[in-house]
Amino acid sequence: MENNQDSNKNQKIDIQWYPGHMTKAKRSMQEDIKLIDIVIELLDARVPYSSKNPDIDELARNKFRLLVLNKADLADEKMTAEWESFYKEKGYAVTKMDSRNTKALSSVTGIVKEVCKEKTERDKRRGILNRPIRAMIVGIPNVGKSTFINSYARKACTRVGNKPGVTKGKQWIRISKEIELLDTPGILWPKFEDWQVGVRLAMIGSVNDDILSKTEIAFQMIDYFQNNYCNILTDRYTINGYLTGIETLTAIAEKRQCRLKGNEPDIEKAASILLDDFRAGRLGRITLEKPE
Ligand SMILES: Nc1nc2c(ncn2[C@@H]2O[C@H](COP(=O)(O)OP(=O)(O)O)[C@@H](O)[C@H]2O)c(=O)[nH]1
Ligand SMILES: [Mg+2]
Repeated sequence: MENNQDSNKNQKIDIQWYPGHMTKAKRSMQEDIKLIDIVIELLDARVPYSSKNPDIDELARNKFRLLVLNKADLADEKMTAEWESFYKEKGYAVTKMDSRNTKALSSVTGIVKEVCKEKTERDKRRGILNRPIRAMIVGIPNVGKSTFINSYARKACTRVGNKPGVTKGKQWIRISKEIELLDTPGILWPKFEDWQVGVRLAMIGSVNDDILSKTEIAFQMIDYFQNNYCNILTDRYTINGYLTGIETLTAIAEKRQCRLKGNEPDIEKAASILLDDFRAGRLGRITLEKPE
């Protein structure tokens, strides 16, 4: 990739993350974080590096932390295990999750209580009994925050109104006697200044497709598959051997009979098919980045 091309792409990706927007999100997060004991950060298990917010360590310092590798049902299980160890070695509590699975969410309470054990013990020493652990969900757009909150709250679902004086205007969900969840998740922004991160987020559909062309995203994806999941394209589209990006898209267009006027293969349509298949999990369980 040429340098000037890279810087062009950088600018394109920056467009959707207005600094004003970010500043506002950061400020409201700073306020909300004061109210809570534990920050539960959702990452996309297919891109556990690119979906992690770079500023949250600073914003959430002095808070208990839990990383959730969400959408683990779409990610490569072996890679998810590697990412779990990677983040555990860095000192985080980590769990993987399919947030659409309400049952799976029942493990969260136990994990949160374990992570916050120190707080409960400290409270006890000070004679404070039954003060619930307060949790907040944070993560980049589309990572599954609302789904997580809905699944987690479904069982308990006592929505606690405003608490006068302390948490004016905030809605809390009482999960149990021991845990309350802030009803509004914190929206974080990704490491948008890194072109590679932008590409990976585009692959999972987190960055608007208008920002990068589908064909460009598809080329990057094909390149990654050929080096890391060499059977995927063969299995899905019966493409054999090592083809370049354009050759692969041409082959997909031909197999799926996507043609433009004049019988030319419709490359953009082929790119769309590939991206849609990946995002829907039809290519199998795939992780797009490795630890380090
Ligand atoms: N396969 C899968 N899809 C999920 C999971 N969690 C959320 N989703 C889907 O991801 C999309 C975005 O979820 P949403 O909760 O709106 O994300 P938010 O923007 O972070 O609130 C929705 O289509 C969800 O159904 C998960 O664990 N696995
Ligand atoms: Mg949401």
